[in-house]
Amino acid sequence: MAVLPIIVAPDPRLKQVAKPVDKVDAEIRRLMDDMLETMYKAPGIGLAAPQVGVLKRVIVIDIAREDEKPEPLRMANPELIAVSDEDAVYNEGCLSLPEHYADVTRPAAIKVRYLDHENEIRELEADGLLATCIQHEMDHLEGILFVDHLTALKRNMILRKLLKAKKSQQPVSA
Ligand code: K1U
Ligand code: ZN
Repeated sequence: MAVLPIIVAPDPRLKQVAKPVDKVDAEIRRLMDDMLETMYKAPGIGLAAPQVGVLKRVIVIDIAREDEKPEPLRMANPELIAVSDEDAVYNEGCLSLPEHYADVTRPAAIKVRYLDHENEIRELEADGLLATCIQHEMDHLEGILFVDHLTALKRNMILRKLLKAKKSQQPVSA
């Protein structure tokens, strides 16, 4: 398994729509395992393939706390098949928007259909943090970041700060 570099915004690769996976084969399983290792190392509770520069509809999630048994979820081609009328607000973070957090409103409960790591079709009902995290990762597959749910003023403030940080990290050319 390998730890992959995570793309930080602003970056055009985070704004693209990811392509469906034909089949969960050994290559996709390897990608899922590399993504889990990358997510645990960060640390984070979710990761989408576009965040590591792979434009495929693959996400991984584990919301178990450090003192709990790991419960990794590997999903390809996830689709929402039901969402609640009730909404929930969560103060979200993102490994591609480091050190920035904001309240995002999403459906409180969902039902998702996906292909698991053995290419089996599965359905999962989720609420609470798991529902939030699945929706956040599925947004990445559409090129949507949590800042896209905020006002333009808040979004641009965060993106400008990240751009400034990126520029200050770049070596000055001779
Ligand atoms: O970048 C990502 O997509 C991962 C992101 C997932 C997420 C967090 C919060 C709400 C929705 C989706 C993160 O994991 S940010 C880091 C984080 O939340 C965390 C890190 C360590 C322990 C617990 C949480
Ligand atoms: Zn994210």
